[in-house]
Amino acid sequence: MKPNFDLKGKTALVTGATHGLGMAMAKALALSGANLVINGHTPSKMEAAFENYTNAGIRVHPYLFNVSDEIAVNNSISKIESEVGPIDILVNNAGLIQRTPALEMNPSDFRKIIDIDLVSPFIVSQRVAKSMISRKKGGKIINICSMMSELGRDTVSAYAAAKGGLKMLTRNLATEWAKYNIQVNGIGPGYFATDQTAPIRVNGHPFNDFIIDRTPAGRWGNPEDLGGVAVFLASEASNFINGQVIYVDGGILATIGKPHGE
Ligand code: GCO
Ligand code: CA
Repeated sequence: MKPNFDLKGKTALVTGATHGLGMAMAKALALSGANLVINGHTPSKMEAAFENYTNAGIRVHPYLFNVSDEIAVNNSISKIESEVGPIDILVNNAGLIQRTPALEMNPSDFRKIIDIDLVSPFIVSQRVAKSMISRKKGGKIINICSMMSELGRDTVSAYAAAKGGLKMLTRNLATEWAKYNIQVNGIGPGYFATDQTAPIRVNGHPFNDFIIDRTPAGRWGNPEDLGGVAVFLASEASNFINGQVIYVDGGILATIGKPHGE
C-alpha cells in the first residue's frame, strides 16, 4: 500500500511560525494540504509573516499569544478551535536562545529560557492533547529539539538544559498519550541558516568554519531541509512512531569529527 503523507483535512498549529525554521515547516505542512494556524507574539513580525505566506500562495490563520502563559494558551486554543477548527497537528517550535557563559548567566535569564523552551511545549501540548483525546481522532505533536538535546556547547547552558529536557518530555508524553493514538515525536535540527544563527554564521567567524568542518555534509542546513520530516511526522505515514527525535543535521551526530585542518 502507498504510504499516506497527505495532510488534507487536517488543521496544524505551528508555534513561533513568523520566521525561520517554524515558517519553513509551516509552509511544508500547508503545501501538503494542512489547514494552517500560525502563532507568534510580536504584532509587527506577524504582519510581515502574514504577507510572506500570502505571497507564497498559502492561506494562514494568525494568532498572537505568549506560549508560556497558560491562560493565554488556553484561551487562544479555544478560540482557534471555534474559529478555525480542532487541531490535529501541533508543532512546538517557538523557542529562545541566550549565549552567555554559565559563570555569568543570571538565574532569572536561565529560568526564562527554560520557561519558553521547555515549559511552553508542555503547556501547549497539554491543552491541545485534551481536545485530541475528547475527539477520539488521535493527533500528532512534534517538538522542535536541537543538537543541544544531545550535546553541550560553550555559552548555551540554559538552552541545552531545556532542549535535553524537551527530548525527555517528548518520550514521556509519547508514553502517556500513545493509547489515545497521539504520536509525540521530535525533530532535532542541526545547524541551520536562520536569524537565530546569524551572529555565529558570519563568514570568517571561527564558529562558521567550525560548523562547516564539523558537518559531514559540509554546509549549514537550509530551512527547507526540514520540510520532509515535518510532513512525515505530521502524517499517517508515521502512525507507529512514538517518542523518537529525528535529527536533521547533515551527519553531525553520526561522527566524532576530524582533526583540525583536514
Ligand atoms: C548554538 C545553538 C543554536 C543552534 C541549534 C543547534 O549552538 O548557539 O545551539 O544556535 O541553532 O539549536 O541545533
Ligand atoms: Ca577546514
